[in-house]
Amino acid sequence: MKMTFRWYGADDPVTLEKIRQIPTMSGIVSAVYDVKPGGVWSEESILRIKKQAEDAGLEFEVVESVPVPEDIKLGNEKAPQLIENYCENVRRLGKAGVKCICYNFMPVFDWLRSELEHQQPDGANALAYDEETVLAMDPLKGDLALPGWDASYTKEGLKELLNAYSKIDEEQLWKNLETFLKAVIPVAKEAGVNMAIHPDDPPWGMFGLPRIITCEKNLRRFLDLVPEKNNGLTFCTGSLGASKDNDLVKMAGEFADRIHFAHLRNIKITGDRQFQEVGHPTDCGSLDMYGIVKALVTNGFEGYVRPDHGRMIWGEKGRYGYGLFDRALGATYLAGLFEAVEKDLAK
Ligand code: DNO
Repeated sequence: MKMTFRWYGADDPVTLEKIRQIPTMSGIVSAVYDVKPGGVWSEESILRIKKQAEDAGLEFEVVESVPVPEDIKLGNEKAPQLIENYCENVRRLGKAGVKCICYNFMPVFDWLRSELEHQQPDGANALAYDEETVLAMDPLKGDLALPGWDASYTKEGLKELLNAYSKIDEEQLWKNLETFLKAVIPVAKEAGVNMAIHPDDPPWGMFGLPRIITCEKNLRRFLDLVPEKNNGLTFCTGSLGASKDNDLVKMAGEFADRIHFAHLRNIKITGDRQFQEVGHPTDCGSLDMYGIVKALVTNGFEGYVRPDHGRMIWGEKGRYGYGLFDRALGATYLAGLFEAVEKDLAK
């Protein structure tokens, strides 16, 4: 296991120097942020991140994300060229020493929340999700101003996009994903890169858009589409764990050898399709973090780990979910779990 931390580049208030001081930290998770989805990243930009990281004593082996453009998910006439561009990014990243690429296949919206500063009893605040509130928002009216939301869509552009998706049901989305994987996975294998799809967050469809990377059965189907080890998963416990039907300990055990990247955070389920983000430890929320780590380690997990969304604590202001303090606490907690489980196992 290698402990990593997400870094949003030179503008990130959480500097590399701070990340370096978190015990157990081996490297950063980052991306080229100034190229639109579908574009090819320059080797210069990739190597700049690597150099910045290495100058700070950190590795750069994980990219999150190389975004998949909507045209690929829609499988339209622009898809073949965009898939070729995607493959080129994978080659370039592999050449620069990147070992793992995280991406997702969620139509239009990335992660969604209804509240960015939900107050918690201890004075912290964190992100929260309430389905009723989300569904009462109209994306076309610009109601959504959420963390994963790409604010660059024009109203017209968004309308067209939602319209294009009205013809895409889950089965069609699966087919488009398969086309993408069949092209990208062999290239990634050649480049020494593990591809790690991120589950849909939250793991159910909304606004009439299909979501398929959601549950045990679908993860199995995904892995079987291209049964190569480098066609793998980002095991995001906060995403999958939002559905009570997902047994994360069981899933972590079953998929451990195809999990290349683990986002290990806890959430508290507060109702039907309603949850809050909480501190990482088991007793803060609904997920058995110890059980998940134990299942991963026992079943041969060898990937990268990162703490995920943190709460805002100690007066910190910053990028929602991505402040320094609570994620640093999360990292050391997780490292403690891994140490204990690994040592137990070695006895
Ligand atoms: C949110 C993240 C996601 C994730 C992408 C991966 O905090 O986990 O935005 O990076 O879905 O492509």
